[in-house]
Amino acid sequence: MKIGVMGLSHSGKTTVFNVLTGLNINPTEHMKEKYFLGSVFVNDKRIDFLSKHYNPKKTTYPEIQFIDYNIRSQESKCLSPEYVAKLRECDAILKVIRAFENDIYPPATGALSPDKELEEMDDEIILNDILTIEKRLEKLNKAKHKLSNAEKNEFTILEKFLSILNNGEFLYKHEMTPPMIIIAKNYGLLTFKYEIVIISSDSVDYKMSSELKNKLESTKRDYAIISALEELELSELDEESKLEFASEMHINEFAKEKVVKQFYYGLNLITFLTTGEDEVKGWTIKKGTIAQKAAGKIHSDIERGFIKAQVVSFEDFESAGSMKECSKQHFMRLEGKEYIVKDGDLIEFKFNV
Ligand SMILES: Nc1nc2c(ncn2[C@@H]2O[C@H](COP(=O)(O)OP(=O)(O)O)[C@@H](O)[C@H]2O)c(=O)[nH]1
Ligand SMILES: [Mg+2]
Repeated sequence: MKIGVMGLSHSGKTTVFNVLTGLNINPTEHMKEKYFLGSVFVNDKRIDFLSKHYNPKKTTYPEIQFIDYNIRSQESKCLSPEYVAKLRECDAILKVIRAFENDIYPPATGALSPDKELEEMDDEIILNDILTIEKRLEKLNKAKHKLSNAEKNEFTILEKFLSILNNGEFLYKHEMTPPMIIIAKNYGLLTFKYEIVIISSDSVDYKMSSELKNKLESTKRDYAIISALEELELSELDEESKLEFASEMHINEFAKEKVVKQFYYGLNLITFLTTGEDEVKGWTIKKGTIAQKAAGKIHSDIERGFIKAQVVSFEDFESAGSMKECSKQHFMRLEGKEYIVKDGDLIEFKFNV
């Protein structure tokens, strides 16, 4: 799972990125760096439990990777071609908009205006997709009389996309048929990627202007107000003082938990688990993934040579206390390729290569 951080210069991207990943990148010390990469490991009590039970050599929590593009201050536009190419590889987007005053680093839009920033970024990614689609349509149009059936279908789908985008709407907000999904993914269309808007402010009590509120509501956006500098200060404290001060700052949930939860929800993600003496590991998949595809997450050989999935739900394992006991109590199921994996399934894949 890879998430691209996007925003105008000085909108607070790197600060938010630091808060989420626990890194401590000072952009002024890394002027030559084009990207910063960081990971968030998703806390999961079930993995804690399994790790205690198996005492494995390694415990691996699901990982979400964040990419922060190191935009330079003279580039006010957020989308250079290079950046777009990077964003296309991402599964989702974290859009950071600035809602804090800071005289040393003035906002890219001149005066502080979170709703304008959001609008500017929305327009930019919509325009980017429009240009990508128009270029392809032009090419298809030139060969109009010798298009294959697949190309004809693609043409129709791209025209549909174009009409959605020309309406100023995002593709990810629209129902899509499987062929549409394939095409949107093939071209890495940016508005097809799920996104969360982060309103980066000095305090979580930030009062949004009615313009910003309307914009978020009318476009049905998922958003969170984050006070990144405050959270960075909190991260220096011991656990007890951290909670105490967080409560004073009205931070009832840390940015990392908030953002991870929102991405899981928005992207329809669930976790399945694999266990053993070597490793206990959580794997992230989309809700609705069939067992054979889930196997492919671990290794393409397991997907190809898939025979059966031996499945126990975490709750059953927890109550039975061991795999042996699960088997005795008939909690263990053998499922086929088409089995739809559930959140918290403990799976052992049987395969043949
Ligand atoms: N006052 C204030 N300053 C902030 C906040 N978040 C970031 N900054 C400062 O604004 C400047 C730009 O932030 P940065 O994260 O580098 O923005 P980027 O260009 O979007 O990556 C830095 O000096 C940050 O310390 C905030 O919530 N409040
Ligand atoms: Mg930055």
